[in-house]
Amino acid sequence: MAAAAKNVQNKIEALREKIRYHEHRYYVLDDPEIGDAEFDRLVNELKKLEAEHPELIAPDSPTQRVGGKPREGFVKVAHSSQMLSLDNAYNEQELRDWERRVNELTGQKSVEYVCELKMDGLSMALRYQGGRFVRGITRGDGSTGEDVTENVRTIRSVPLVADIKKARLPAEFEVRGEVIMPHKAFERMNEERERQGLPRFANPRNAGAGAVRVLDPNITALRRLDFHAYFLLVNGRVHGKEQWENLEALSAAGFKVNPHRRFAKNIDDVWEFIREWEEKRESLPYEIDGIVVKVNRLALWNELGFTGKAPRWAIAYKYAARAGVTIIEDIKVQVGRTGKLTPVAWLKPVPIGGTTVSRATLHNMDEIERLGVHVGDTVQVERGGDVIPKIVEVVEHGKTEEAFHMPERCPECGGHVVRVEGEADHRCVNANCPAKLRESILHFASRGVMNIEGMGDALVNQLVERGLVRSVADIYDLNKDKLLSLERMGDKSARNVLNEIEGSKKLPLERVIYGLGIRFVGERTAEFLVQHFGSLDDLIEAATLPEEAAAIEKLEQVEEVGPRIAASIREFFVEPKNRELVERLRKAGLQFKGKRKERGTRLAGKTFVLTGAMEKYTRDEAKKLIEDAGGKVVGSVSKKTDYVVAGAEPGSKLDKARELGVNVIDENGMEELLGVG
Ligand code: 1X8
Repeated sequence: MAAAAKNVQNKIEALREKIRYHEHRYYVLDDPEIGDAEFDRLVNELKKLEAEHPELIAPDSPTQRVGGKPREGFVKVAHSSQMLSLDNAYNEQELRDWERRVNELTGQKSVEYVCELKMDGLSMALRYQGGRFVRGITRGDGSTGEDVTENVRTIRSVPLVADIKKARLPAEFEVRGEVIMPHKAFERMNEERERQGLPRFANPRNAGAGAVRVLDPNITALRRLDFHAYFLLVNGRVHGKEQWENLEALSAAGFKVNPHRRFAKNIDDVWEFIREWEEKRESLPYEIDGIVVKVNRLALWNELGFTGKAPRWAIAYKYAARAGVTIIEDIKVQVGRTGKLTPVAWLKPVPIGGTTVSRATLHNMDEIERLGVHVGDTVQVERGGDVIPKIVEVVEHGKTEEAFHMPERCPECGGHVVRVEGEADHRCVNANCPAKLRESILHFASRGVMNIEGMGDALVNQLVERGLVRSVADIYDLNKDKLLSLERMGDKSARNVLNEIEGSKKLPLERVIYGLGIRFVGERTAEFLVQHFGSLDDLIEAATLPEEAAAIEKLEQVEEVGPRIAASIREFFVEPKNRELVERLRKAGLQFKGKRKERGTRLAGKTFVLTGAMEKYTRDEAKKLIEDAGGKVVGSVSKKTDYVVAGAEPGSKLDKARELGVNVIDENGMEELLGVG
C-alpha cells in the first residue's frame, strides 16, 4: 500500500477507535466524557473520510450501524445450543428448596451464587467472529431463532468490535443477553403510535419485540433499545470457570453488563439481595420481573445438568406482579395542554407495591374499547417503574353495564370536543380553555423546557385564576407587585421566581419552540427545526407562505417532519394570536436565533429514496449530500417520491419504484442532479 493510503487508513482506524471508546462511555457505561456536539464532530469527520475512501468502509465501522436495507423477511437460524427458559421460585421456601437440591446433587454443604436482575425483555444470542459482531438471533422456540443481525447492529450498547484482548476471550464466541426497551423509550413510542392512530403497545416487552422484528432496521434504530449481556458461550458450551468472572470478562470486552449484580457467598446472601431489590426495582428506568440466581462455579453446572427444559444450576425468583384488583368507581376526563381529553379511572384505593393507587389512566377511547371497561367493573391494575398505573384487564363486569362516552363538551370550559378522523384522541377546540392555559404554562415553565423553578401547580393555578397570566408571554410581564398579591408569596420567593424568569431568557431557541406547545412538536422536532431554519423568523416565514402546499413542502424538508407535523406547525403560525404571542416573547428578550446549518436549494422540494449500495458514497453520506442541497431522503417509495437512487443489490424499493413509475437513477444520475462528480 502506498504511504499516503496507509496514512489515511491509520487515520480512519484511529478515529473509529476514538468513536468506539466514546460510544462505550455513553451507551454502555452511561458516563460520557465528551458532549454530543464533540461526538458528532468525530463521527462526521469519519464519515467524510470514509466517503472519500469508500474502499476502506468496514461493516464494524461506527458509521455502519444504521442504513441497512429493509428485509423481505427473516431467515431462521439454529442456535449453537438450546436457549433455555428458567424454572421459577415464588417465595423463600421455594428458593431454599432449590438450594437443598443443588447441595444434594453436588455433594456440597453450601455453594457460591451470582445474583442478577431478571430483565423483562427479549432474549437474544449474539455471535462474534474475529472479535467482530456477525450475527444476532432471537430466542425463537429455543432451538431455532430468527436472524435479526441488521436490527441488532443499530442497538448502540451492542459493541460491533469486542475487546477480546482485554477480556481474554477467544476470537469466536457467543453472548446471550436481553434486549430491553427502557420506560422512557416505551412511553415515547406509544405517544407516537397514538398520534398515528395506532393502538398502544401493552408493555415494554411487546414494544421491544415489535422493534426488533421490524423489517426495516432504520425503524429499530429509532427505538432506543438496550442490550444487557449475561451468558458467555464458546462453541455452544459454557466457557471459563465462574459466572462472576464471565460477567467481568463481558464487561471488559465492552458489553453492557447490568451493574446491579452481586456475588453471594451463600443462599442467605442471595435472599438478602432479593429482598433489597423488591423495593429498589421501582427506581430502575426499565422493567424487571425478578432475580436470576446462578451457581457461580461452572464446573458444577455440568454436574447439575438439566431437568426437561430448564437448567438446575439457575433459578428465576419472580416478584409478585405489582398489581392489584379493585373497582372502577368513576371515569373522569382530564384536559391536557393540547386540549387532549384523557379518560382517567377513579379507583377504589388499593395498595400496590407499597403505595396506594386510586387513579389509572385509560389513555383514550380506543383503549377503553380494547379493555371493554365500564364504571363498576372489577379490574386488574398494574404499576411499573415510573409508569402511571394502568388497567390490564377486566376481572369481572359490574352489575350495570353503562358504557363510557367522551363528553361532547369540555369538562373545564364547555367548549366543543372533536375527534379528528383517523386520530385516537378527542380534544377540546376552545383556544381559551383554562385547562389548556394552565397546562401550557406548566409545560412552558417545566424543567425540560424554559426551566422556571418555582412555577409549579400552586403558583400557576393562582396566576391563571387571578387572570395575571393569560398566555405564556404574560410570564415575562410579571413583577414583584403582581407576585406579592398572591397567597403564600413572600418577598424572597417573589425575587427567586423573577430571577428564574430572567434566567429563562438565555435558553436556546429549541427550548422556546418546544415551549410554544405546537402540537406534535417535541424536544427533538424543535431541535431539527432549529438546525434546519436557524431562526424563528425563518421558520415562521416558511410556515406562513401564502400557499399552504408550498409551506407544507418546505416544512417537510426538516428531518422527521411529515405531513401531520408540518400541517400542525403551519396551523400554529398562521393564527394571528400566536404571532402576537411570538412578538411579545421577542420583546421580552428570548432567544430567537439558533445554530443554522447552511443548506443549498438545488434539490429543494425533491424527495429521494435510496436503495442498494453505492460505490462512492455510504448511505449516510448520500443522504447528507442530498439534504445539503435542500432535498429530502425518506425511507419508502410512494407516488410522491421524485427519485429512487438504486445502487448494487437494490431491495424491493426498486420494484416498487418501477411499479409506480417513479424515476430511477443510479449514482451518476444522482451526482448529475447534485452538480458534483
Ligand atoms: C433470562 C434472563 C436472564 C437474566 C436476566 N434477565 C433475563 N430475562 C440473567 O441471567 N441476568 S437468564 C434468562 C434465561 O436463561 N432464560
